[in-house]
Amino acid sequence: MDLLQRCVFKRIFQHGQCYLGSQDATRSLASRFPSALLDGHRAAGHRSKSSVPGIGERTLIAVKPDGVQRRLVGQIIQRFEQRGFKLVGLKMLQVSEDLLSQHYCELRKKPFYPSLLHYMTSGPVVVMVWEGHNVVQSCRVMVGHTNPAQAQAGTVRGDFSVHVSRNVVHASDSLEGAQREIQLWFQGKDLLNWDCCHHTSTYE
Ligand code: DAT
Ligand code: MG
Repeated sequence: MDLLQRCVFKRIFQHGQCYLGSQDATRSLASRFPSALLDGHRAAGHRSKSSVPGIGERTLIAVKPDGVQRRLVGQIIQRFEQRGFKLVGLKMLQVSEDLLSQHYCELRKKPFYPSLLHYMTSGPVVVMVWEGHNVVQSCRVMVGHTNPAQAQAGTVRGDFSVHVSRNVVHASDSLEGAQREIQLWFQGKDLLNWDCCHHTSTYE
């Protein structure tokens, strides 16, 4: 039983809302708890309902090894947070060539592909899933042109990079691409559905 489960049980018993008397019954509740928690992967937080369509759209953003080495992770996360998108998944990892070859499957025949693989496996990356209305397209605009030389100032690549071989960040380029990439990098249980208390300041 992990800390979260312990806290929840403590609260249940403290508030007298659990009338299970026997140890067996308690054990039975404990054994069912993880799957209950996994249903919908809902985390604690404010609950809010909205009729705005498409606010559950998700995209994959990654800070590439150059961004991590240059300690840009915080600034990059801040941009998406302050825009109003919701972080629903986050992890740091050293990527395997196998995962990268799936991620960049469309680029396998490109001349720069071997150096891209080498660069992307040269150090840790920070991978995130962000959620919100039109998040895929909005994040592409925020990230900027693939080639930093053509990226506008104010975009991540336009502000933090100069060459296409070190362009700091990845962003999914379409809804279908985002779905494929999120499934590749994250397990469903690692993505949290949580309600942000600022929801009504972002959406109607
Ligand atoms: P994006 O990352 O903007 O979606 P992409 O999918 O075409 O761009 O390419 C993936 C990455 O490959 C890109 O972020 C950097 C690298 N790359 C693309 N074109 C390149 C080139 N001509 N030379 C070196 N690296 C390149
Ligand atoms: Mg791409």
